[in-house]
Amino acid sequence: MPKVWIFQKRHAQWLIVAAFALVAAAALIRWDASRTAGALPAEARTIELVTVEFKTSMSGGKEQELYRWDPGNISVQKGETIELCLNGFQGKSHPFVIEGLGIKGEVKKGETTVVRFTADRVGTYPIICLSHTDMRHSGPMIGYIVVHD
Ligand SMILES: [Cu+2]
Repeated sequence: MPKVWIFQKRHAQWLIVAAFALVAAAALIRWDASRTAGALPAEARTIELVTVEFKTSMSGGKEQELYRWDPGNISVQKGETIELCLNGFQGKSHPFVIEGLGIKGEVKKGETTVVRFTADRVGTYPIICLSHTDMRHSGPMIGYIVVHD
């Protein structure tokens, strides 16, 4: 009878060890799975922009044109990966920089320039056309990427 009791105690100890091992393995698998999911490239949200032109006759008959990014403001969540498609609709060429994100490029009429970025910091990042900088140069052609929490 005592022999059987000892056997059962041992058996119970092994059960406890096995249960611990099972919990540890499950935790490890869960941790590993979450790491794998986090390591995958984030899905990007696509945002479309177009270049537009406004024309008017000033007093005295002088034609004045003005270029803009449309939409002019983009709202982005911090940490979000964005695929920004800049579509050249009006205006022959718009060389641009996105200040603070280290992005530069050019948008040509009838073509789409795609830039991809992950906004890691809260702030406002201007998209500046280098050709249409102010009123004298048919601008200012500036859009804003606003990154919020
Ligand atoms: Cu421009």
